Amino acid sequence: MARPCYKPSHGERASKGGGIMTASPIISILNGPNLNMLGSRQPELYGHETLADIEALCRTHAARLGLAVEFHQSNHEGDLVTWIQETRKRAAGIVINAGAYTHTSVALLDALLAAEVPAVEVHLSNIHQRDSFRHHSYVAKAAKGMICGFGSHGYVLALDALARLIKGSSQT
Ligand code: CA2
Repeated sequence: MARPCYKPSHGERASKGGGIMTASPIISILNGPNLNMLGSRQPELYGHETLADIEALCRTHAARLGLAVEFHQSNHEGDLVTWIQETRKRAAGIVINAGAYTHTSVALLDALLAAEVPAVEVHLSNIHQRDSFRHHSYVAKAAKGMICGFGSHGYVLALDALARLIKGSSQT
């Protein structure tokens, strides 16, 4: 018997028998240049936690929200662009701390505008209390919102915001 056509959405996949299995929606958490240095220098700006600590925090909190996490860091703009492009295929949302590329990268903005999933921008520091060149964000033009100044807790707040957005968009 012909089965009605059903395209699994984010967080769903077809089982062998053709039924739909519910998996946790994936959130892609992207970190830009120099964030691999966290915990080693400038704790007054960025705190004492390492990026591995932040990854663990995100994984624990995402699990509480019923989300799965892919966590990446690169010092190269093109890697971040590629990861954003890949989210279209398999992720339900993006958390992005683009580091210094926040203030320079039209390439990241274009990738985010094409991503078709909600993105939340995060910064550990309050960029508006810092140098004027940090006050402008290209990422902000494509993001649902920005969280800055709360240190690593900003990633937790971004996951909360995305969980709410995703839940809202799946309700008919
Ligand atoms: O506050 C943030 O999260 C930033 O995205 C961090 C970027 C900065 O360029 C942005 O304006 C705001 C810099 C990350 C550098 O991180 C380091 C950590 C330890 C030691 C050196 C750099």
